[in-house]
Amino acid sequence: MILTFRWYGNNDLIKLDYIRQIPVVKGIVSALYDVAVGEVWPYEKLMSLRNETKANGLELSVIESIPVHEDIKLGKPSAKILIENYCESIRNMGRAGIHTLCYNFMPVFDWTRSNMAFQLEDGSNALSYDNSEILSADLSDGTKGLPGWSTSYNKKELKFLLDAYKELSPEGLWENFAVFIKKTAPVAEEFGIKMGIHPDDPPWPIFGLPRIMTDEAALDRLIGVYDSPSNGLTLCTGSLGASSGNDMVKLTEKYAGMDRISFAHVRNIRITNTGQFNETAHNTGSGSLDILGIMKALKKAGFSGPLRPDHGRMIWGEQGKPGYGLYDRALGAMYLAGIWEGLE
Ligand SMILES: [Mn+2]
Repeated sequence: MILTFRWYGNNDLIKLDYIRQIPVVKGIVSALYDVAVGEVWPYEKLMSLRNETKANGLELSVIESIPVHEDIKLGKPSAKILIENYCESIRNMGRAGIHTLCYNFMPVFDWTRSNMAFQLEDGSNALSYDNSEILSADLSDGTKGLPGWSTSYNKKELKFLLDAYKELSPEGLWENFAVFIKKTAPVAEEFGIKMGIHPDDPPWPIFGLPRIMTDEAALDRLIGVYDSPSNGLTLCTGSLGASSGNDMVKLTEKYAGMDRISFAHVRNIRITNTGQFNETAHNTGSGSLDILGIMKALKKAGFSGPLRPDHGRMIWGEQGKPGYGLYDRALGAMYLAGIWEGLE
């Protein structure tokens, strides 16, 4: 296992020289933030990103994420050229010596939360989700009414997308996913890259949009579409784990045992009700997930890929990007590395 840390590039408040001071972290998870969705990611830019992390003693382990254009998910005629561009970005990753790619296939919204600063009992803050609040969110002015959502759509654009996906249905989304992965995964294979799809977060439909990467049946189907270690999963414990029907230790055992976990996001959450949860500190005792059991399952399967502490709380007065402060993620990194060392 390679312990990694997400870094949002030079605009990130958390600098690489701080990350390198977390003694267990060896790799960086990052992306290019100045390439328009759908365009090819240039080799030179990937290489200079890698050189920058290396100059700070850290390997660029994972690209998270190359966004998948909505036209690919919707199966529009332009999908053909957009998928070819995606393949070329994968080739450029390989040429630049980067071997893991995290991506997702969630329509329109990516991850969603209702509160970006939910207060925990100890006074720290974390992200939380309440289905009833999300369902009553005001979308009359596009995505403005949603907390923390960075891609903005105005009223007209959002309505167009919501209608298009309604027509598409989950089966249609699966079909478009199959077209995408059957083209991209062979290229990833050729260039020594493992793709790992991020499960839907939360793992159920929102705003009437289809969501397909939600449970064991879906993961089996994912693997069945194109069977290769290059077509794997980003095991995000807090995403899949938000549904109490997903037994995270069992799923980890199963897919790590099949060599289908390309990358792991490890975090804990507390499920407070159906469709309701908040994020917590990483340790098992703080939330609903058996983080120790999950790490044991990865260890037992001989998992050797990148793993990062996922979202952290805001503690000790830190201000910054919700979920992506330094202190609590660093605590999480030490905790996860400590478990791993104990299992050696
Ligand atoms: Mn995640």
